This record gives sequence, C-alpha cells and structure tokens, in this order.
Amino acid sequence: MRTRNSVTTLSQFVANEQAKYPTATGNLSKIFRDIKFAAKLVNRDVNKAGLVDIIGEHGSTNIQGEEVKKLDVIANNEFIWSLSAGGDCCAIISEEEDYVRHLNPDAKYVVAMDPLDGSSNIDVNAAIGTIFSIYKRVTPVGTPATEEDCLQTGENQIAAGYVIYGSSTMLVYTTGSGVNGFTLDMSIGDFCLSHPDMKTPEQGKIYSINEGNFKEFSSGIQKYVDSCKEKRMSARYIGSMVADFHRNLIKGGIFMYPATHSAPKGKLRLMYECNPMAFLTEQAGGKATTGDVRIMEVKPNELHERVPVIMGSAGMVEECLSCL
Ligand code: P6P
Repeated sequence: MRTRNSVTTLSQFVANEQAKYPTATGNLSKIFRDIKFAAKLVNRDVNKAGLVDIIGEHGSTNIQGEEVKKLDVIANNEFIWSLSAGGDCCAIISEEEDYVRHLNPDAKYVVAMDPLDGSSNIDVNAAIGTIFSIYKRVTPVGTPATEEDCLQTGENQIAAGYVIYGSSTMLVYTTGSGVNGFTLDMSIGDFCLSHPDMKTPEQGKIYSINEGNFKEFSSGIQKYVDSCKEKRMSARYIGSMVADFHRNLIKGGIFMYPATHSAPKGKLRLMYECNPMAFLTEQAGGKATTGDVRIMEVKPNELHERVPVIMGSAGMVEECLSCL
C-alpha cells in the first residue's frame, strides 16, 4: 500500500518545477492543468468508445484528406474547450483545425497538438494518444497571435508531451529538464509520477517502420532496414505514433517514417507530431532527425507541414544516418 508521502501527483510535480523559477507567473502550470483535465475527458471517452455510438467515420475529412472519426472531433473540442476556459493560451494549432484557433489575445502561450493521434486504431482497441507542444508567443501580449507566433522552430518549444491511452493512461512530458512520466490512477482521479527521469537506451533491438512502403524508400533507408534484419532485430510497428514511440522510448529502438515516392516529405506533421516527439527524444538522450537535419532545427513554412522522421536510440539513429 503506497503511503501519502510516496505519491507525487502531476499537479504537485508541476508546482515544484515552477518553484525553481522565481519569476514564473504560473501561466505555464495552468496550461498543464488544462491539458491534464482534457486528457482525463478524452481518456473517459476513449474507454467507453465501444459502448457509445461514437466510433466510426464522422463523415468529414480534415486538411490531410483523411476521414475524421468522431473521437478525433470530440478530443479536439475537449482540448480546445479546456484551454479556452483556462485563459492561458492565445492560439491553438491542431491537426483537426485547418487554421489557427485564436483564444485569449492577453495570454502568452501557443499550443500545437494532435488531439487524438493514431485514430485508425480506435476501432480495433489499440493504443492511441494525444501529442502536444507549447511555445511562448513572440508578439506582444494583448494582440491576436500571428503566424510568427505559430510557425516557430522546435528549438523554441517551452514544453512538449503526450498522453497514451493504452493498457494504462500515461502523460509523459518535458520542459527541457528531462522527461517524466505520470500514470493516471482512477481511484484518485489524478496522474501520479511513475516514471521519473526517463532515459532511452543508447542502443536497442527494435525497429519501427511501415515496411509496406519498402519499395518506395530511398536506397539508404532500404539498406538500414536490411541491416536491422541481418542483426535479427525485432520489427514492431502498430501504426500509432504515440504507442510506437512510447515502447521504443522505454525499451530502446528506432522509429522511422521516411520520405517515400508518394509522400516526398514523409507523412508525419512537424508542428504537432515530430517536434514534440523530437524534444522528448533528445531530452531522454536520443536523437531525432529528418535524415538531413535535427528535426527541431526545421523552420516551419505552414501549419500542417510534413517532414521525414528518424528518431530514437542515439546509436541506432547514427547507424541509420551512416546508411543514407
Ligand atoms: P501508416 C496515424 O495515422 C499516424 O499519423 C501516426 O500515428 C502513425 O505513426 C502513422 O500515421 C502510421 O502511418 O502510413 O504507416 O499507416
């Protein structure tokens, strides 16, 4: 039985982190409060998806041209509602929103998010997730956020994280001082520190890539994938970035979504998939690259920009780069 003093909740952890910065105003802590609340709402909806008629195509398609499932829309609305009600976010970039959603012009933070990534797995009960990135606006508070506030390089991220709705629900995040994981304890309705100071192994035995696209990969990527087979590595790919990423973060491994002939810039989006996961990867001791440059150095040109991604255990990423 855990005693009171052995449990650190997410709120306590965030408050302790804030206390390290005397000039902190608490606004970032309140953004985390709002994200945590929305994550609990989405967790509730994901867990009852099989019971209520909210599974299946919503009928609409998002800017990616993908069929949008109802839970995508519900999750998007819940995060926007929570961040809007909190009042500490001036703008939201979302996979489910074609354009920037302007919230409080007097707030100083911008949130980029994929509210429910891996939604093709909803119907088959596989793990899915929310991915988020937080930036400080660069234009004056009191004015509507601009493109300059929204299209910042990943190096400017103040914080990044994900929620994985799997066998348990976890929130994993970084503010640039390491990576910490919190598991939702439904008996108290809060996220509790379960994975302090997460580090990804330098090497791993798992490679994650959609080999159905093998014939479309560059010769360098093909060479690296073949080398993984020669080393008898394990192929693990569920088609849900958060699930594949979380497994590899803990066990060690490499996750790749490279350019293909049909998707010359890859499939995954820079602002709310690649940049947050790259920040987490580097904070956990791994590497995250497009194959040409660090993901967090890419200057975004538009909200839903895609980039190729190779990220995970540093030794494996370096080995992959040597094949390119
Ligand atoms: P593919 C889910 O749709 C997603 O955006 C990521 O979560 C996942 O890693 C990727 O696409 C899977 O794409 O083309 O392999 O099905």
